Formats: sequence, C-alpha cells, structure tokens
Amino acid sequence: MPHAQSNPKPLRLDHAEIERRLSALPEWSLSGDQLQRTFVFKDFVAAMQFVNVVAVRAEVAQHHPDMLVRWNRVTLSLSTHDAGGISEKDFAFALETDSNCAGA
Ligand code: H2B
Repeated sequence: MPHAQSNPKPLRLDHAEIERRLSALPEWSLSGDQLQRTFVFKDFVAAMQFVNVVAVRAEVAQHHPDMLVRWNRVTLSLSTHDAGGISEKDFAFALETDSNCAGA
C-alpha cells in the first residue's frame, strides 16, 4: 500500500512563469535563481525586529529566506532548495511578507 503523500515536492517555476508572477510583486526582483527584495527601516533596531518577525514566519512555514542585514536595510532572498530554483512557495512567502510590512 502506498504511504500517504504529506509533502509533495515543490515544482520549479520556469522563467516565463516567474516573470508573470513577478509583475504582481513590483518590489521584488529576480537575482540569479532567487527572489529578492530589500526592506528599508528607520534604524537597526527596527530592521532587527523585522528579521525576528520573518524568522518566526519562516519556522512556521518551514521556508527560510536568506537574510542580509546592513544597518537599516534587510535583503531577503528566496529560493526552494528541493525544487532547485524558485517555486510557488517563494512567491507565497514574498506576498505574505509584503502584506505584513506595508510601509516598510
Ligand atoms: N527554506 C528555503 N528557503 N527553501 C527550502 O527549500 C527550504 C527552506 N527547505 N527551509 C526546508 C527548510 C527543508 O529543508 C525542510 C526539510 O523542510
């Protein structure tokens, strides 16, 4: 008997599909094989608060962006290791981050 499929492997999106989805996320861009956005805050403490909020969401989603902090700037880079590129999980995480960070 086949065992239950709990987590089907995410599919890598092709370039045309990535561009199509990116047009709905104007703050994000493609950097190599990752979705990327830099968020700007009033100071380092605000930037670090954002990092911690993202970290909690990443643990819940089991999807962890690379995060680079430069004083008041945080760059998130997203890809899906299992897919070997960008999947819909990356777009879902990007969209949710935008909706949690209006005005960042
Ligand atoms: N984060 C990101 N950004 N991409 C992944 O493919 C990924 C991850 N995979 N966090 C997760 C962890 C995977 O290794 C675990 C087993 O769910």
